[in-house]
Amino acid sequence: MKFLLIYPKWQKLKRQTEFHLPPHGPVVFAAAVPDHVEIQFVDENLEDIDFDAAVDFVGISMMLTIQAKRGWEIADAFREKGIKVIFGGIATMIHAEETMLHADSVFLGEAESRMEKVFSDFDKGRLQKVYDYMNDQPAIELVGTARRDLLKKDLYNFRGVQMVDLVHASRGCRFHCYPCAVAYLGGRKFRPRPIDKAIEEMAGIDNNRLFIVDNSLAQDAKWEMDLFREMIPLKKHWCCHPIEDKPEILDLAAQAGAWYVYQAIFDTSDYIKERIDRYHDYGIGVEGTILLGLDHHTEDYIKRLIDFLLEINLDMAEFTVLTPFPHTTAFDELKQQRRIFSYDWDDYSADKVVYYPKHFSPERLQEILYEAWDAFYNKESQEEKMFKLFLQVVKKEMADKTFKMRDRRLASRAFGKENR
Ligand code: B12
Ligand code: SF4
Repeated sequence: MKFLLIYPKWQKLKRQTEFHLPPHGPVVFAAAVPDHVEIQFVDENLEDIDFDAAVDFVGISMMLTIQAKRGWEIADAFREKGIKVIFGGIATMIHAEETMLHADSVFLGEAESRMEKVFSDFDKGRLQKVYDYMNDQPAIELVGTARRDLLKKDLYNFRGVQMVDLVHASRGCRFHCYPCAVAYLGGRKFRPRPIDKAIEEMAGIDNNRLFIVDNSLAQDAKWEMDLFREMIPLKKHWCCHPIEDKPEILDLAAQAGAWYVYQAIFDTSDYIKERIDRYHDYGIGVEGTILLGLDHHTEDYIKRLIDFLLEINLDMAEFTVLTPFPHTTAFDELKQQRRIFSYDWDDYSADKVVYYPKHFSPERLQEILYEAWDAFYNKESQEEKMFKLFLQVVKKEMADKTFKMRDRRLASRAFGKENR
């Protein structure tokens, strides 16, 4: 049986240098699909979809709200030809009811151990309209090694330099932050994978540079330290979401190859400054993620925040505006206050204002967002900062002798630094 799995394209952040990471959800899903199914994967961000392809069944994997409308359009086109379409992935769970209008079947939840039934139902002509496993997560031990063989590796590079490969060592999160949908998706439970399975998967990836996409590694100190200890011999270099802020953990993370973290910078406190300093003390870079437009944000506050980001020597920064994604506290509150003025999901890119901020107009917040990008990258451009961060990994690779000379030449060309 031929199954075409599609990852719909979306508009990237306008001010960010464009790059494309290999998708993760679709290849992890593919690992749960029975062996007799022949999967062909298309990442529409980088390839065209062949709407005339001879396929039996189409799957659409959506991670972000901003993929939803395009996902529905693709499904409509295949269904017009009589080909059945199933949806899955995070944005399918977040937009389940709307997605049903464009689907033969909607799968809600995690795929492991559920796909035999779905594909057998399809074979028997009994595909269900909804498979709802949102509150019935499979055992975490069942997560298999992602089918990275389905990815066309050559597509994922930044001007010739190979991108990181994605992997996850846990699912879920104990917390419930204001703008985040993870509590809805994972039920506020932290579910670590067995360390040996995560390590085996990492070891098998033919790339020294990884992105560990777990929501936050800072969930269980013992597990985190055990994981880092086991990672040391792999000699991988990796970025991730936050790591717990304790010297003994940061030390192990550094030994395990931590390259840089994405860290939310939500105020100008000493706590944040010291946290960034500590990452740096252990040779770990920091890309700050900064959300603008919260109710306590005035223009003065945002100016101070940007000065602060420059003072604390963030390696990179990514600015977005508060976006009330469905199934978040932000959505519930702003909707209840009648402050959301666009429900066009194509606007939910995280760099377009879709609600009335408290202290300025939506138009002014939009300008402030661009001013923030400009101010932060005024003295050193994004590409210069990216190059510096790249050099950090090169240094680490030189130290543990995993560095490939070809990468240095490609990177110099990619970042326009041939003469330095
Ligand atoms: C990794 C990640 C990223 C990576 C993505 C890298 C990549 N190429 O995949 C990066 C860092 C790039 C990223 C960026 C952003 N992200 Co993000 N990200 C995540 C994160 C932490 C994990 C996603 C993941 O890989 N999960 C693991 C995989 C295995 O799980 P999965 O996708 O659910 O797949 C399983 C099932 O869904 C199912 N399945 C999947 N596909 C299919 C298909 C079919 C047919 C079937 C049947 C089943 C099925 O099978 C899989 C195995 O069980 C999630 C949070 C979360 N925990 O989900 C947020 C999340 C998806 N991101 C979110 C956000 C907000 C963003 C940003 C907007 C943030 C920002 N400040 O800029 C940006 C996007 C900006 C833009 N416009 O481009 C939101 C989504 C909000 C929304 N409704 O759109 C989430 C939910 C976090 C949150 N804060 O709420 N993100
Ligand atoms: S923002 Fe991060 S820490 Fe907060 S609930 Fe979401 S995943 Fe967890």
